[in-house]
Amino acid sequence: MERVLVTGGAGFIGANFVRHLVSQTDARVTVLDKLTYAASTEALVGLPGSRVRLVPGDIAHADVVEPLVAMHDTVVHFAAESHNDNSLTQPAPFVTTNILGTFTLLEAVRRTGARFHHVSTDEVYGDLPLDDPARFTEDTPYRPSSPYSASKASSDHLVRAWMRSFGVRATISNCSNNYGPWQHVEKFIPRQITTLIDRGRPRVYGAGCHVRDWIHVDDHCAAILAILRSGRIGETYLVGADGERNNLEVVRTLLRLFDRDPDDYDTVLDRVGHDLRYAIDAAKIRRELGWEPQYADFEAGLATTVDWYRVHEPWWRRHKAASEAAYAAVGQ
Ligand code: NAD
Ligand code: TDX
Repeated sequence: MERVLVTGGAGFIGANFVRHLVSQTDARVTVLDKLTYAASTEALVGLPGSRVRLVPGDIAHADVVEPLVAMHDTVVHFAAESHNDNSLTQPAPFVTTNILGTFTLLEAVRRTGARFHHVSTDEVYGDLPLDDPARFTEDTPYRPSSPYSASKASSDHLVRAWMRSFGVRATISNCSNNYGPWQHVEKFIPRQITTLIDRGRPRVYGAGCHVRDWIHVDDHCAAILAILRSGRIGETYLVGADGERNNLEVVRTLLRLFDRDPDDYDTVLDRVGHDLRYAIDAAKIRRELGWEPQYADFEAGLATTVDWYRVHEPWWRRHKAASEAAYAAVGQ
């Protein structure tokens, strides 16, 4: 792992991962990123220019991908269209980037033999009932619900097919909902934090009973590095930190952190096809790789994240109005 190509390294998790990789290894890193609305080159500012370079480009373009992959021994693949709500209004880029983009990368690593790590989501497994202790494991059947999760499921299948059919050396991780620095204001937690900074009222879809299994982005990044270092080729690892909370609980925790009344929120139109509950059993990565989440206290992690958004207001401010206008247009 001397020369690492990180796709989507200017996005939320990718940029946090590049920072983690630079601090924990001697690797030289190339970020390949299309710099969509979701990218933040600011998130890479301050990293040593001798070790990190940014190449703007599209993972679905073979003429960009092939020569770059040939220069690297490892590819860590984050690049994606990542937001469920956008996939419901405009699904086309989800198919192009998440499916064709992954295909293009796989064809390149097939030729060069580079090690490939595919970053995926627990949403490929569909949802779980609310009143059931069951959690996802690596053996749970695929049952994606949204255009986003179906496109990620497709990409996972392509990775497995390229491993089995062509001997591509790959691993896959499926992680639960991340929170932390540099997450776009369209996502649930940053949307509510930035609305509260603006003294507005959080917006909860439907009854707010939907459950997500929250993990701090630093814990996710450490899990990916552990897989790169000692994961078994061909294996899938589920990543989660036992952080199940329903959306109303998260909003009420935020309201408390802002000294606001617990009922100071609005319910808005529910998401179409809204997955009820995600929950990860991360026993395999804990047992095999010794990975443990460091952010055991979700409320403390949330408080740190609130502080981060207060300090980084100039960064998120420029996206906030457009993001809220897009939500307003669909009644959310
Ligand atoms: P993000 O939307 O914040 O960032 C995605 C990045 O990919 C952006 O920088 C964007 O410019 C880039 N990109 C998009 N299309 C591209 C293309 N065609 N070519 C090159 N670059 C392109 O996403 P994120 O939340 O950081 O998610 C990163 C990965 O992690 C995704 O694959 C996502 O499915 C997965 N994931 C996310 C979460 C989560 O909670 N956010 C949880 C599990 C898995
Ligand atoms: O304003 C809101 N109000 C609300 O109640 C928003 C934006 C969301 N929600 C709800 C919908 C979900 O139940 O909050 C929950 C979390 O929503 P998102 O942040 O949009 O995340 P989710 O759809 O769960 O998907 C996320 O986790 C899995 C990431 O966006 C995906 O990239 C990842 O794969």
